[in-house]
Amino acid sequence: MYKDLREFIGLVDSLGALRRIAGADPRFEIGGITEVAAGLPECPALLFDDIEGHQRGYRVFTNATTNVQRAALALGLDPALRPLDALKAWMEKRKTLRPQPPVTVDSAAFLENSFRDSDVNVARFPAPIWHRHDGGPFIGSGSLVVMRDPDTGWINASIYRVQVHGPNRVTVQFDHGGRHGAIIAHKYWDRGENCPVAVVHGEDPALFIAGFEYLPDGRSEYEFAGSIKGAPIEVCAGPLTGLPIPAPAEIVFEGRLLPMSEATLPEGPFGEFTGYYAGAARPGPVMEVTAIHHRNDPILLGSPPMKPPRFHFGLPFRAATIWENLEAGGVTDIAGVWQHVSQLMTAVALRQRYDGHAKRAALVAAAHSYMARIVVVVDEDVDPSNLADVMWAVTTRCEPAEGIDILRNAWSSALDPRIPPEHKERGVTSHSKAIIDACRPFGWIDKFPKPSALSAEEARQIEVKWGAKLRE
Ligand SMILES: Cc1cc2nc3c(=O)[nH]c(=O)nc-3n(C[C@H](O)[C@H](O)[C@H](O)COP(=O)(O)O)c2cc1C
Ligand SMILES: [Mn+2]
Repeated sequence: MYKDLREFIGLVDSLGALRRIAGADPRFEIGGITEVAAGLPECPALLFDDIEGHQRGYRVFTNATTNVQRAALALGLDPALRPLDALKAWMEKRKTLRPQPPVTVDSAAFLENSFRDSDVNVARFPAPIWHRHDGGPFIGSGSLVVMRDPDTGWINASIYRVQVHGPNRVTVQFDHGGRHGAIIAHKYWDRGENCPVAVVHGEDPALFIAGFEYLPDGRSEYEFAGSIKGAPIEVCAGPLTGLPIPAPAEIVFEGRLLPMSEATLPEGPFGEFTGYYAGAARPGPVMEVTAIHHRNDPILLGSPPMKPPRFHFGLPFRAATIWENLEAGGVTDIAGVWQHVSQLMTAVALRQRYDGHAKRAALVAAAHSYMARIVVVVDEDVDPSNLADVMWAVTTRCEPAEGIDILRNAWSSALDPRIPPEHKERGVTSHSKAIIDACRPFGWIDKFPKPSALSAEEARQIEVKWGAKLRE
């Protein structure tokens, strides 16, 4: 397993999936190239160097885990696995993960260069303006924000975007008050104190994944990342805050998050994963950066939100959680769960055992589908990771007048572009979800026309015997 981001980039290179780009402009061009590359069939990872206006060696790495192959690689799984098999392998691995608490070390690569107080200048690093109408450069698009709960000492380390406002001023964005970072910050602020914080850029990809995971409060993202890797994450105390910081991190900001009653700065807008700008700039909490540390020739891990289907992760991690919830709730015979359109649509495949089985699965999946307006259930012969296959089932097995239900006031978000502004102003951020039952009707399943195409297994056998001939 890779040791840090640099070793991961080396592995990506050895798979032939890395492109090196020199001379790009951090204003719109790095973001633009990243978006175009993410739309290519092989979706290469990109390492930008010789960035316009910046010293050689100050690099940006993007599209780290945007396809199945590299998402599997980051999880320590076989990168050759096919999409649904890779997600199944992750499901299996999740079941056997053993907690790996972080270990503290005395020295850290990120301490190779340090700056304090008036020497702090965030502009030393090439923070891109990712999309045309962004409110400014975002240095944190895939960076970890680390805080300590003042009551319990629990360390939270998850991904929140970080916008640059000045040499020692950045903002951190919490989507809603339930984010662990927001809960912890408010504990300090309610006591009239600043909240010590560290922002970790260029972290290990396992930490990038852990920072996206919905872990219960009190659970450590460091511990989860360690269990993915099968070895503890090494952390070193930040000289200023004492916060534990992953030792091989590329760039580290230390400082304090000021109470919002004292200071705010206009945060955003920022292109979102829906493919839209959710709204105008809003007041965001300010981090005063009082120390910067970085490795020699540092690498910023950049992960801008992009128009679907491009997404930070080539494997739908939230689908794995939905799958777990289905199984935990006793819904048997799940053949697969996937998400399309960057989480905005959920597909569940199952082998129907009884009437109502498919709808039961759909309701559980819908309950856990953040922002997804469409939840589809298909039979086990349909690959839920294949959108064309799913739509084939929808158009041939679902009678709309019978098979579509609408759920109202369900879980969405203020980022949802289709919720009217006047509703959002009233705090309404829910939407309706369509449940599409695209399974063969259980009552006459035996009479349903037989599919004419090869089964997956028959196709595989043809591939083994004749595939090379077809590719000559
Ligand atoms: C690339 C990326 C960017 C994200 N940006 C934000 C963000 O700006 N604000 C936010 O609240 N959540 C953001 N998220 C989602 C959170 O990281 C995610 O929901 C996580 O589980 C929150 O952790 P927490 O439970 O410790 O608060 C982002 C996720 C990714 C992968
Ligand atoms: Mn957390």
